Amino acid sequence: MKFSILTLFPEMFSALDESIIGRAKENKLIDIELINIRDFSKDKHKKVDDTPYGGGAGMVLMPNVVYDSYKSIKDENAKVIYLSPQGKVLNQSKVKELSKENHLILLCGHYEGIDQRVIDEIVDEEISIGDYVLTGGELPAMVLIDSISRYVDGVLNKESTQEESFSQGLLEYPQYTRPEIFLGMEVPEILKSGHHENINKWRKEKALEITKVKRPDLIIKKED
Ligand code: 4GM
Repeated sequence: MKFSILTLFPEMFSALDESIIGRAKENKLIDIELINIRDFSKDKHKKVDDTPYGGGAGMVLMPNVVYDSYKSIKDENAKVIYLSPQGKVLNQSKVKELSKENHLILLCGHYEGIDQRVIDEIVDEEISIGDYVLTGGELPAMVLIDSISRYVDGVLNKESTQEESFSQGLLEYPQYTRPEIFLGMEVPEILKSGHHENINKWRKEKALEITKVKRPDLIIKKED
């Protein structure tokens, strides 16, 4: 899976050098290409924005620099995603669907906004990571990369992938590790029994119970 990021702040994406995504990059399971929109400014001062037509506060990213940064990517088949609060709200089934693509181009806008004409010209899909406003599209782009990369073969270990299908659509069952007693609270007896069938049954019941209490909206009908 390849991700090409169009951004004014490529340094922010160093967060993806850590942990599981960092290892996926090292192992060439995913490729993250950072393209600095500012490099496509024709201006000697590297200017990328200008005042809005019609007046108002703030600045607007100029269409030509965004377009030229997009045109530097030579792949007709890549899907272009614009991260914005106006997009369709991301969920796990959308993440799964996007993980089937070969190449995604992620356009990161700013509080100032991007000239609508270049959005209309290049964007295939507008996605929001939730109903709140951020200062830029960079964090949403990283959320997309992280959630999608988990579905790329080899990124997670086999056990984690199996665990996920075990409790699909439900919240996680509770986990415990040593010590056996912490602040007077004991580890549930069944988890120490070594009886894997009973442990699985208990975990499924707990996952269902927790989902019913915390996120009843996630339950369509899953009693079995
Ligand atoms: C307005 C238009 C995405 C603001 C485009 C981006 C929240 C989300 C921005 C933009 C953002 C979100 C930047 N804030 N909920 N701010 O996914 O890129």
